[in-house]
Amino acid sequence: MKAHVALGFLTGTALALAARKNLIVDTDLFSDVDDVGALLIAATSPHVTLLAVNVNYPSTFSALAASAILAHYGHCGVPVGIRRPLANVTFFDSWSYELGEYASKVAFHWSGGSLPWGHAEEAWDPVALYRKVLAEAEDATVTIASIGFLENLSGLLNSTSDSYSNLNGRELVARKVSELVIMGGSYPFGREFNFWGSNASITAHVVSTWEGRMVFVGDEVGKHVKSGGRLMSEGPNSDPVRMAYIYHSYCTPRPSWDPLTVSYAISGLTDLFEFGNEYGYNHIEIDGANRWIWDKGVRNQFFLRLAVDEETAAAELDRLFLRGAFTTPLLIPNITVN
Ligand SMILES: *[C@@H]1O[C@H](CO)[C@@H](O)[C@H](O)[C@H]1NC(C)=O
Ligand SMILES: *[C@@H]1O[C@H](CO)[C@@H](O)[C@H](O)[C@H]1NC(C)=O
Ligand SMILES: *[C@@H]1O[C@H](CO)[C@@H](O)[C@H](O)[C@H]1NC(C)=O
Ligand SMILES: *[C@@H]1O[C@H](CO)[C@@H](O)[C@H](O)[C@H]1NC(C)=O
Ligand SMILES: CC(=O)N[C@H]1CO[C@H](CO)[C@@H](O)[C@@H]1O
Repeated sequence: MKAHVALGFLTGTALALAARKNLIVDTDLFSDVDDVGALLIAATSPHVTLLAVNVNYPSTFSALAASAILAHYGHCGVPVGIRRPLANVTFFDSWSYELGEYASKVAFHWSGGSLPWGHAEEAWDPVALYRKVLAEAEDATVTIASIGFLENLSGLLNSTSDSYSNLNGRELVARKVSELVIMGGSYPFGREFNFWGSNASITAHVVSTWEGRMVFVGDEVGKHVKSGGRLMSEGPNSDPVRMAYIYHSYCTPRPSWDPLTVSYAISGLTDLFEFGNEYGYNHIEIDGANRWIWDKGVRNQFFLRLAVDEETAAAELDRLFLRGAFTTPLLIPNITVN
């Protein structure tokens, strides 16, 4: 009898785990707060096994805040990598003089996880972390959500065999990654910050070298989807992402580029999205502008469109934020069977 119960439980667990998606998030958590909204969704989704978080902005507080947020949602063991050299820099809004800084505050007040306050230097090298986690994953099971700059992914593509894998970066990606979802650019053409804001030639390197499936989420998809309002007004006081939104936007809902990108990375098109193309590929110009090339011979690249109005998309994100923030205590066991 006992054995049957145990077996039933294990089978249920195995099924729940099989249904989960292996996800790596590569974030520029620093200047805008939608990165931590995205992290909330990734860390609390019952459909995700979060393998790693890489940070592509080199502030110590970015790494510490990522670790603090992961720990709050019960993921003390999820490794965090960050691009070097690190500096103790904080965001200052010299663009519109209206947004606040949140990374250092969240890092200090919610200190925890693998990188508690003062321990940013212990973060992984992002390329080494990518290689370790990809080498350990089953073939063709990893989704990467890139919600910032592309330096770490460029470094991954350029990497050579090491103690984690005999494969070089491109071979490792081809073997392990099922989909790369990139927030960046504008579709079918335009010029957007994630592509030019750090280094346009690095962006061009990743987009032109990546051989697998790539899905792009342009500026226009998230710009007018304003989320975070309900999290700020109805969310639990103890939630670090709720406070990040308050520190950053003083209770005004924010555009939702990154949470929408992570939602697609986790759940696919669902009712929220549709593809804007059937074929073609993304071309990056020298100044970081991008342009869709309508080539019928290329069928592995797509750009997203919203399939619902902006209010509906925002309401869905607000629902995911609140669900994640309120179910946190249930995540305390390392494995949850939903
Ligand atoms: C996960 O399990 C380990 C080993 O049983 C335990 O030490 C750790 O505290 C658990 N993590 C959480 C978040 O409960
Ligand atoms: C950041 O500040 C802390 C505390 O003053 C210091 O220990 C650390 O070395 C600094 N880190 C960097 C990268 O400057
Ligand atoms: C990777 O190699 C490409 C091509 O040689 C180069 O343009 C790019 O800057 C390299 N990436 C990094 C992160 O050094
Ligand atoms: C962009 O990256 C390339 C290759 O790593 C480097 O040569 C170049 O100096 C970088 N440009 C900027 C503006 O940092
Ligand atoms: C620009 C930048 O810092 N890119 C880094 C991404 O990660 C690799 C490996 O850590 C570094 O070599 C790159 O310099």
